[in-house]
Amino acid sequence: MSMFKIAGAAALVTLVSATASFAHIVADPAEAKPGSYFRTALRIGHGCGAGKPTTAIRVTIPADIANASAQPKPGWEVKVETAKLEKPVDAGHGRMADTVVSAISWSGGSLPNEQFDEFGLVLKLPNEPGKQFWLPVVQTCAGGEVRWDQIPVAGQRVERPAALIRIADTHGGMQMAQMNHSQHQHGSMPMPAKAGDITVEQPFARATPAKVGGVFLVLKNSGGTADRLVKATSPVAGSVELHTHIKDGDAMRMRGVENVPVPANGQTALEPGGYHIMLIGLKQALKEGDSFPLTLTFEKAGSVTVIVPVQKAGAPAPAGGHEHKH
Ligand SMILES: [Cu+2]
Repeated sequence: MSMFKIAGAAALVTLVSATASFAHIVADPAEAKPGSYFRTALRIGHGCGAGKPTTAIRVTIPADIANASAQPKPGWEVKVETAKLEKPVDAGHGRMADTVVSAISWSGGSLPNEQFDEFGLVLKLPNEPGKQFWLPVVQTCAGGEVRWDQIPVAGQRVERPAALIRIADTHGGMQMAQMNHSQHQHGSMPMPAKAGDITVEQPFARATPAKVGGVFLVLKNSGGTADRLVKATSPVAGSVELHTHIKDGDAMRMRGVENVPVPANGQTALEPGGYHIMLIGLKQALKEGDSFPLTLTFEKAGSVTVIVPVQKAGAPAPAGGHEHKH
């Protein structure tokens, strides 16, 4: 420890904080872009002691987070609580809301004391660079509960901190969360989105001023059983359809499909000119640099929510310069 004495008290405090926080309930990732739909997960490091598995998690959503949704979790029941606001807030996509999600809980499962798990969330964050949010979490176990609701004041260490989310400063600078070294995220690498054996990679949508838009991504199946994408939903669109392109003489035409197959130990690319996800009745134009949540449901693997970044119109263009027409 002499090395840390030389480095000074500040370094020692950081070390203690980082070690202790490993067991805390944290949001991972913890650093978000201003105004984004932020996908994160509450990581539960342990139960309430030997032989006391976690049976429920309830997170309180601060009032200035305009919208929140929970990722479904097999074996756990999701409950969303709402609250009525005195003053409407911007809920994104030009919509004002006077009812907001006030709490989300997962219950009915059993997470053994010595195991960890993650509970996924998407939060619509305000456009306030540098702002921090503390999400109080109540962890219920067989035979008791632990309230992770303490908010550290500068430089102090607390026993049971709430989960911290910090909105990055402008210019995309991802700065280290002040209190919690273990939450430091390098860059803005998206969390790999997984449902069972299916991994969703490289999602993107193309910018469009129209009421319809296409979403493209790659579905990888690491399992020995074939699966199928059967449904997609997104809060930005009135409805979402699964489409493919078929060649009709010289023309390419779009056609709705019931599902998109993903072979065992293989992958299916949804790409311009082939399978794609169609957003119908967009509530707002898709602008380059925006992002939005999209929930995919698979026949076997269940559901997963991915954050889809919007890229510039027409790129990468499909062969033959085909454009969507509806
Ligand atoms: Cu289409």
